Amino acid sequence: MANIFAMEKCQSEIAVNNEKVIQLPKIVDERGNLSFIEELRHIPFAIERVYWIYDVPGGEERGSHAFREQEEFIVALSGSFDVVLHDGKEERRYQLNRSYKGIYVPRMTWRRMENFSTNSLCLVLSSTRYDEADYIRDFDEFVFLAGREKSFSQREKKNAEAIPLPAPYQLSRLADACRTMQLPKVHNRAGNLTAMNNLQELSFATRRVYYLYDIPCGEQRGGHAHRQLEQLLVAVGGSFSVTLDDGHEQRTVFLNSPFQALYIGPGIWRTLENFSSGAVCLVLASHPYDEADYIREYDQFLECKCLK
Ligand code: T46
Repeated sequence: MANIFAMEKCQSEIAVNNEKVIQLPKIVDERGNLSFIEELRHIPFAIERVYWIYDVPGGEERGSHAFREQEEFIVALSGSFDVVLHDGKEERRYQLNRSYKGIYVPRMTWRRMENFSTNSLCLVLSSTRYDEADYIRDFDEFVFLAGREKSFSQREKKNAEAIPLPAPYQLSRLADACRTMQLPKVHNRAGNLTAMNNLQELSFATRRVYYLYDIPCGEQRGGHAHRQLEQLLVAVGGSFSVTLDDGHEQRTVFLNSPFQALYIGPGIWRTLENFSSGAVCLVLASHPYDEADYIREYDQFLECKCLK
């Protein structure tokens, strides 16, 4: 019989075989909550691809396959669903229902996701690009292959690649450093999926993913610029507006779709506001969190851009 682990009952982390429930940082303030995931820090692999699944009809099922190589980290950004894992010997069920807890799924683990609540939102961080050859879609073949492997854990981990430095932020202008993008959307009966591969759909490599949620209507976030950081912002739930400012001119962008994104390069002041109820702002970031990268005073921002 399957074991059932309700994530709400977990203290902080549970390790069962190789899969692991991971509690993420949750930074609470009156402007809403923020959680973040840095590669090789909160999760044991380098991020190669980030995708999110949305518009899943209530009660649907997804998955039912294993990966030969791919490792994943799965979070319910909103709503809830169950992740059912099988290691070739036994099945375990995890209910995901909090934005600040996720499950690490090692390679060679059969998974399916089911019991999606209406309006649920699934975020997946993946260690590889999409590769159909990496899938094992036949359960009997999976059990055979899993049984043949002596140890899944002795494999070499790929280290993060060097991050190329962006252009000097002083020179950044809105026209060059910001753009909206329509993202690919893969549709089927069980919902929609949008994926961003490092240095493919995305012009940089994602090293950190964070998201803003539980934001009270009327609150404002941002109000700063970054010296080096490049980011991609997506309204994976609800909507909000982003006002961009390069010191010369301002532009406001409205985000309201999980397959539309705003790229913001370094040296751009940004302010997020007009959050709808239930809005979730997902951000793919080119660097780990570093407070020294922030410019939080507008006068200092103008000075840095040689405009004052
Ligand atoms: C941005 C907009 C869109 C961390 O410890 N790690 C992280 O990865 C992040 C993003 C933040 N933090 C800490 C730093 C602060 O103590 O969380 C606290 C709140 O951060 P902040 O006031 O910068 O939050 P926002 O919503 O104003 O800005 C955030 C990002 O920081 C920023 O890069 O572009 O979202």
